[in-house]
Amino acid sequence: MSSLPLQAIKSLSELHQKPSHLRFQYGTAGFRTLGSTLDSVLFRVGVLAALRSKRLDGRTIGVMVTASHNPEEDNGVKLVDPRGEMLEASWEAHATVIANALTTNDLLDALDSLVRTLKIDLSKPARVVYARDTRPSGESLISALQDGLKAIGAEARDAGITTTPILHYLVKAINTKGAKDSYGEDSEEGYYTKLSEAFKKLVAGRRRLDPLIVDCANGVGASAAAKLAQYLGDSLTLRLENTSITTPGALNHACGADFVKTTQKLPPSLTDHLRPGQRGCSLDGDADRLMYYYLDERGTFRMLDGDKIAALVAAFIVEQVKLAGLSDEIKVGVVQTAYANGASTKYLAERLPVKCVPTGVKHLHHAAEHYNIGVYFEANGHGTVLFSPATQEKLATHEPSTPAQSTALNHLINLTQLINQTVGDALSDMLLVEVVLAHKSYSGVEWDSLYADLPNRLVKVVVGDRNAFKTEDAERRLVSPPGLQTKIDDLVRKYEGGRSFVRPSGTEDVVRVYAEAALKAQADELAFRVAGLVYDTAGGDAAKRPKEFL
Ligand code: 16G
Ligand code: MG
Repeated sequence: MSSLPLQAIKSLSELHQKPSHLRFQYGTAGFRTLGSTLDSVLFRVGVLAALRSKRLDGRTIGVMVTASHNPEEDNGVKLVDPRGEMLEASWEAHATVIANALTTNDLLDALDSLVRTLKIDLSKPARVVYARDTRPSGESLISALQDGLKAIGAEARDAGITTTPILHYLVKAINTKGAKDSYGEDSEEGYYTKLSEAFKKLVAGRRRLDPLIVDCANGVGASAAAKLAQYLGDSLTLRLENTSITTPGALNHACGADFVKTTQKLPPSLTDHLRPGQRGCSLDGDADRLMYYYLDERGTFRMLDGDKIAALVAAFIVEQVKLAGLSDEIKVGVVQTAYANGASTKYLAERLPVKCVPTGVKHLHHAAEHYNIGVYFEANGHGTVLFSPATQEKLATHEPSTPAQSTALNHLINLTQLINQTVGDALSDMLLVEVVLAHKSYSGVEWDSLYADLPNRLVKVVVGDRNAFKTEDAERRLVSPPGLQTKIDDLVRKYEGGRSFVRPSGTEDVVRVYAEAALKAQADELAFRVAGLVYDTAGGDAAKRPKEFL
C-alpha cells in the first residue's frame, strides 16, 4: 500500500503557506476571493485534485482557475469531475478543510485523515487537466497549482488559457476517449470542430443570419470566439467587441453578461456598434454565461436573458421531438430557479413540466438529468440542455417513417453535438440560439414577444451575519430569521403581480432580495421595502440603513 509523499508535500507546501488570518470556503463557484490571497489554496487544490483522481481510479479531474464575472483583482479555482460536471458536493467540505489547515503539519494531518476516511488507494494513478482565464494573477496561481500536482506526483496536462466550458469539455473528452460514448477529440480543435460542424448542418439551407455582435467582456471568451469564428466560416458572422484581454482593469468592466443582467443596460462600449434591430450578446469573463439583447425601433434596450433563452430553446426542442414522431417516448422538461421571471415560468409551464431548484449550477444540472431532455437556464444566462443517455440511444436507433420525421430526427442528433452538455457554455448556447432563430426566421423582436417579462428588481443588503438567513422551498421562502417571511408575505400581498424572496448569497457576503410586480415602479418599491425589512431584522446599525430602503 503506497503512502502520501510526505516529504515532497512538506517541502513544497512551505513555499505556499496559508495566510494565518484568512478563512477560505469552497462555495457555489469553488474558492473565490482576492487573487493575491489564493496561493496556498491553489497548491492544496493541486494535491486534492490528485487525490480525487486516485479515488476515482485514475480518471482525469479538471481544475479551472477563474473568477468568472468578478472584477480583475479577484480569482478563484474550481474542480471538475470526470464526466465534466461540477465537483461532487461532499468533496466541497473536504476542499474547505484542506484549504484551511493552518500549518504544513496540519495540512499533512488533514490529507492523511482524508485518505484514511475515504479509503483512497494511493497506488492508483492521479491525472489532472487544468486551465485558467486571462486574469493577471492566473499565471502565478497556476504555478502554485503545478507545485501541488508535482508534490503528489500527478500526471498533469496544461490546457493553457481557455474558457471554463472548454475545460469541462476536455475533461469529459479525455475520460471518454476511445469509448462508445466518446464525447469528442480531447483538444480545443476537437471542441471547435464538433460545435461548428453541428452548427453548419443545423443551419444548412436556411437563410443566412445577419452578423451577430459579441461582447467578449475583455476576457478569455475573446480568443475562444475568434477561433470559433474561423471554424464557422461564412455560416455565421461574429463581430467581436470588448476583446482587450491585456488592458489592465478592462475585464468585466462595464461589459459582459453580468453587467448586462444586473444593470439591465447595453454595455456603453457597444452603443456605436449595435444598430436598432440587430442582435447582440454578451459573454461573461470565463464564457459560461450568455445574455442576448437588441435595441427596438425607438432605440430602447431589450434584454433576452437566460429565461428567454430557455423559452426559445425548449419550445424548439419540443417541436422537433414532435416532428420526429417521438413525443410519446421523449419527454422534455425545464429547470429554473426562483430568479426566473414569473412570466417565463408561466409561459413554459403551459407547455411542459417546469421544476424550480435552489440557485447554483449543480442543483439545476442534477434536476435536469431527471428528464429525457432537460433544459436548464438561470436567469443570469448560465444553462444548457441535457440529453439522457437513453434518449441519445433512442435518437441513434429510431427509424423515422417519413422524410419530415427523418429531418427532425437529424436536427435532434445534431443538437446533441452542438450543445455542450457538461455545463453552461456561452459559445455553444450562442450557436444554439442562432440555430433556433434561423429555423424560426425570428429576429430579436419575435423572440422577445414569446412573453413579456414582469418588471423586476434585485437588491443587495449587507447584514451582520448572512448565515442567519435560512430558506426552504427552493429558496422561495425564509425559515429564519423567525417571523421575517410573514412580514414579507404581508407586504407582497399589497402589490399587483407581486412576488419577492430573500436568500443569502453563496458568493458574496450579502443577502439578496428579488422582487417583481406588474409595474416597474412597484417592483422597485417592493424590493426596497423588503430590503428594509431584512435590514431592520439583521442589519444592525440603524444610522447606516440605506436611505432607499423606504
Ligand atoms: C455562482 C453559480 C451560479 C449562481 C451564482 C449565484 C456555478 C458554477 N455558478 O456564480 O450558478 O447563479 O453563483 O450567486 O454554480 P449568489 O449566490 O451570489 O447569488
Ligand atoms: Mg462565468
